[in-house]
Amino acid sequence: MGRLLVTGGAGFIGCNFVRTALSATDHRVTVLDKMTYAANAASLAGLDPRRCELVVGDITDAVLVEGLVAEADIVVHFAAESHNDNSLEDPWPFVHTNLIGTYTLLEAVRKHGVRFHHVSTDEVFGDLPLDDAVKFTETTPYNPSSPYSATKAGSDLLVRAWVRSFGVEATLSNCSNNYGPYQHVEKFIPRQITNILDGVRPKLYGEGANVRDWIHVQDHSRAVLRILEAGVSGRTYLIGANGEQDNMTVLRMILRLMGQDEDDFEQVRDRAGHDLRYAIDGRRMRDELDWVPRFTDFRAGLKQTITWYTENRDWWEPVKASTEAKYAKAEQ
Ligand code: NAD
Ligand code: TDX
Repeated sequence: MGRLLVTGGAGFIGCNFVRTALSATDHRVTVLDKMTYAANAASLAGLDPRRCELVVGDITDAVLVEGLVAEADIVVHFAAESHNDNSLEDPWPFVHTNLIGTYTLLEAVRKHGVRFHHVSTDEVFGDLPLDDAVKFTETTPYNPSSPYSATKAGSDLLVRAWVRSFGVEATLSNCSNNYGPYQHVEKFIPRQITNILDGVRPKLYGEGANVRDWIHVQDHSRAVLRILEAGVSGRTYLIGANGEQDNMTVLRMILRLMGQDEDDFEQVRDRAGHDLRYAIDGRRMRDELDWVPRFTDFRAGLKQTITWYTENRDWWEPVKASTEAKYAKAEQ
């Protein structure tokens, strides 16, 4: 049995990972989370307090981080500012948390000889053309577009440098777009589901031709666990589930699944610098780590996600109005 320190464990992917880790392993988990607007304590409700504790604190707090890292066997680093639209409004929290925070954790694992896993995104590679089947691989050059993806790219490079220069034992993963329960309503899929539940028309950026490669968050969580078990230090793993869909198709699927007219949405101003297409070549996870996704039917996963938001209004309703107010202000 090991002791996992999970940063950002009260956020979307972190809390799903904690739930998966507690049910699939004997590990004990300490969550370190600043409880920003993106976190929700209710996402960790009902977990066994003997196996999971929440420490509220900042990953840039070197003293706090060092104390927690010294007690851990493995650090799994999810904490980040994660929303592209926010990074266009105010990049500073992204630079601070994603870069300084990752640096602070790396210094602590270096000092205490603790294994590190860094959770990152396919957005570090920039975007791909719409009219070509090419996909990202582990050797695709970094070419990030937004302040968010630039800071994630920078954090990946810090991890690689700490492996090479200081012998830190670390793995990295770059995953595609996640969907599923506990995702903040600022993100595309939950924003549209909860808009429809509130009787508001969904909002599509531009023409909706941009393609995202969707993976269910539980598949991502299982993939990270698999890397902790069998990943090779210094190596990068791309995690994807062959889930490419353009935004218009996803939105129409949501509308139909929720019994609405598939044309009942609004086209709004496009995101600045909007990446066209992401697509993951996930062969390394399959060939080297024998991992395959379980959610292979996107429509079924989406249906289950719609049911979750319908049945868990208490979880998202308190932050819905402030999220939409933030969007309305940005559109002015
Ligand atoms: P999220 O925004 O839902 O959660 C982030 C969590 O980090 C929140 O609980 C927040 O309180 C915490 N946090 C932020 N700043 C912190 C700080 N300074 N100290 C401590 N905690 C802090 O994000 P998510 O969607 O769950 O993403 C988690 C990770 O996965 C991120 O590193 C992100 O880059 C990566 N990722 C996300 C996706 C996706 O589709 N959402 C895809 C690939 C990779
Ligand atoms: O209201 C919307 N309408 C819309 O058309 C929103 C919020 C988004 N979109 C579009 C923009 C994107 O093409 O939907 C797509 C998905 O948008 P987001 O949910 O904001 O995700 P994205 O920008 O693709 O980034 C996500 O995946 C990679 C996560 O937020 C990142 O943390 C992760 O690294």
